[in-house]
Amino acid sequence: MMAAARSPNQIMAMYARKKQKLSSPEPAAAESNPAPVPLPAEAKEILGQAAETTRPVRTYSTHPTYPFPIADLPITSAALQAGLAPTSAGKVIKKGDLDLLYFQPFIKSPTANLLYKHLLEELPWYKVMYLARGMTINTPRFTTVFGLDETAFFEPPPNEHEDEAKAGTHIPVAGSRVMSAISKQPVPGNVYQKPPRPIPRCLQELKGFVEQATNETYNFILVNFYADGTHSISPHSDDESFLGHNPCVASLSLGGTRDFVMKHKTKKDLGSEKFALRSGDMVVMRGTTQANWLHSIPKRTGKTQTTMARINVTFRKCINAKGSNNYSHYNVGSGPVHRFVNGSMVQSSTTD
Ligand SMILES: O=C(O)CCC(=O)C(=O)O
Repeated sequence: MMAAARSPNQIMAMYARKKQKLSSPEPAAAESNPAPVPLPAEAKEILGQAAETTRPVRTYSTHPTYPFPIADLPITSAALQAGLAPTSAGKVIKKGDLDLLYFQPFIKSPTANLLYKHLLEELPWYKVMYLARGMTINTPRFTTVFGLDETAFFEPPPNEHEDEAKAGTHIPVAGSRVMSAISKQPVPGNVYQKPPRPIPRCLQELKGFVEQATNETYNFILVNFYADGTHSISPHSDDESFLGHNPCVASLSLGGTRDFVMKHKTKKDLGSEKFALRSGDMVVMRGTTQANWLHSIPKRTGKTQTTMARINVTFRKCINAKGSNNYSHYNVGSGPVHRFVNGSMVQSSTTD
């Protein structure tokens, strides 16, 4: 069912209410009195590189559509870049109409660990339920999504000096209105079923490096969290019309190793391809891959198998509002937000 469109003022009021219910773990005082905070242990591991690797003050990306402020990375962009693996080219794997670029790894392990922990603890997560062919489907993993298709853009963020107290640590990533790329006017309220969410800075920084390495641009980031071996994604291809012809999808793994299995849609004789994706690895699916191959992360529930939790970050380019709606429907949905706190996923009482 289509959700009623909300005005920016309604969104702002909702945001204020949500902030009270599921607030950032930082004390409120930090907003008005920015001060250096202790680094996570993983950040210290990469400190050997340069003194300026860490940010002096903990800052947050904010937007009215976020259920809570999303912490920026504790390390600088330069430190993130230094954490990328030195072999930047990636290995080309071609088999008929399969066309992959495999970075093994794309990010070195201490930085990959830092990113894993950061994204797990700072992003809002959803366990989406939806109806398909009369059945209720429970998505067997946590998901979250950010981005906006290329028919629109977010208006620039409000003037930071309007609220000097917040400007120091809580910095908007965008204005609240979504504008048409053609008319440069606000997009009518019925175009997007849920207000699109701009990409927070912690993922924007990563996107920049993925774009450089893959020579592509992306406007959507979809993130999956597989808590254990019961979590999975069934065989599918990202060949939706809203991704355009022969889309490029870059898929970064963080955390535990999981098998990524690919099968041809029609040619059984080609067999399957299995890649044990480790933390920091990135598989880029290009060209005719999505049109011809299915990919999946199968369940791993055998008694002898110990499956560590894993995050997957996919970078995509979406060409129309149908895609933005599809992504928010299947990856945010209309259920409660979850947050990973003190080692476990906690469900909030709010519905965004
Ligand atoms: O977790 C993965 O590596 C695959 C994710 C995926 O296929 C998707 O999000 O469409």
